[in-house]
Amino acid sequence: MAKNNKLNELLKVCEPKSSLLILPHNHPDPDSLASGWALQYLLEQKSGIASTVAYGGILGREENRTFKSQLKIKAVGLRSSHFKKYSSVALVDCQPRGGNVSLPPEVDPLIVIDHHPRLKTTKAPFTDIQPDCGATATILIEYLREAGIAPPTLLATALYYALISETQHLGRDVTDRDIQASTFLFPLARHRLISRIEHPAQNREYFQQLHRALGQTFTYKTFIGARLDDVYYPSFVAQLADFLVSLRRATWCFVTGRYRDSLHISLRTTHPRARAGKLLRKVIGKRGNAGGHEMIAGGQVELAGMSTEERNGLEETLFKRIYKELGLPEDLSPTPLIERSED
Ligand SMILES: [Mn+2]
Repeated sequence: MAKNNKLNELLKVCEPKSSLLILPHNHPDPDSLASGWALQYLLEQKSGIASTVAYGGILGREENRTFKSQLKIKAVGLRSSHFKKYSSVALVDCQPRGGNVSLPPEVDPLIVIDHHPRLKTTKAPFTDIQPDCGATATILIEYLREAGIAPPTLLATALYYALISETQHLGRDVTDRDIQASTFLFPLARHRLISRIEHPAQNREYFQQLHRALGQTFTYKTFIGARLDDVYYPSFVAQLADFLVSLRRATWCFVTGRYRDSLHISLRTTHPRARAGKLLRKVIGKRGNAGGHEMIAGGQVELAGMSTEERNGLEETLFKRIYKELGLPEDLSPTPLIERSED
């Protein structure tokens, strides 16, 4: 475990504070929820600080909903009144102005803990940004260990699930620190609950959406992509990208989908050192926000105020730009993944 004098710095910066609002990113995934809970637990144990974990957006995929209910995670939906009620704000698994967190522009966070590459604009009294960690949970697990705190069973299970879901069971964008963190948690976590979270009961809409999405999927050589229209929860875009890149011989996957007034974008690759995050930032440019790691990246573009033609044009541009970056012809003719039957 890396020697961590960041812990003292964190506790010091919190010392005079009485209450804290902890924000995971919008439409939170297990890594951001577990990290928020771990920070809450750490500060409560070490400094007696009361905090609330609150998220913008929705918990979409069934795994994440089951994760929250089975592990009794107390995170609540974010309201603007939260910012009046709490004296300071902490961001986990995201950064201010990253485009994926509902932080009002006039609020400066006290704490930022993240494993995405540092944004130039990220400033706070305490920051711990470690892009070499496969999950933000790893950073929090190291704090807990450093503080001599054994996480209670459900928190340990949440952190363990965060690690394995974020890294596809320690196979993607993972380092020794993530493996050490998971080894520490393994005997503390309840694996029966993990299995239940990984295999939740899916509702009918999920299968209908999957069916529609596969009909919108196409391939060109080792590229696989999908241009979805409206998705019924935004993290479906990332979920589908993970699924599609498993096509035999596929090396790159790019998926776009709309939720309310945002376009959600996911990029996946099978190359372990491909810098997907950097690539996606280049593709999206100033149109929106993106972040990621070597093999996975995600981004959003705001669509509010754009006409249907402009929205379509934007998506076409993004696909052309990714083709160009990958050395593919911009006007390639793709093959549908699934041939449509006559009926
Ligand atoms: Mn994360």
